[in-house]
Amino acid sequence: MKGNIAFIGIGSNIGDGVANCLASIEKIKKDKRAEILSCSSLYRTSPVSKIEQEDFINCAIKISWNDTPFSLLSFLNGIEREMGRIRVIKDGPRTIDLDILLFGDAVIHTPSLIIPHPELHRRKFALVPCIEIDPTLVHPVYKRELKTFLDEIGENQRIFRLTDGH
Ligand code: PH2
Ligand code: MG
Ligand code: MG
Repeated sequence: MKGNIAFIGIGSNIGDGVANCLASIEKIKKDKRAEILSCSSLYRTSPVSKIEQEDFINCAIKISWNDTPFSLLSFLNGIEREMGRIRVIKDGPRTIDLDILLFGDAVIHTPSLIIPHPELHRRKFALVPCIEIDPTLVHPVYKRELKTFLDEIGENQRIFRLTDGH
């Protein structure tokens, strides 16, 4: 089966955010269904949340996934659990958050999974790492290049690039 191209958004703001993001990428690498095609830089980003909390470390990866989007979701949820994430508050602090941002051109609306990620086009911390990996990406719902959404996001979302992609 030919792999599907997926973009995964990674975030952490509890503990060592850089180490947590990198550890989650190592766990994804270990699965036979996943091939990592590219990793963005790591970014320090201001929290997009009503809750006061620490800055996040965010990045995105591009993978080829040899299975369905639903199996990718349960695989990523398993890694979140392994890494000690406890779901408490919506948009609150987390050890690791692994979100499917894009799955090829798929548009999926189910109670457990929405693709593209419904907040992707409103969040600099998700858009910027994806655009770094592929500046030509187009949003499958809005049919606009992802980079065109950046101009519509207010200056209060701060994002600072830490390291180069690897
Ligand atoms: N994740 C959220 C809510 N707010 N803010 C930043 N900067 N980075 C995140 O990863 C993030 C967030 C919900 O998943
Ligand atoms: Mg999230
Ligand atoms: Mg999530």
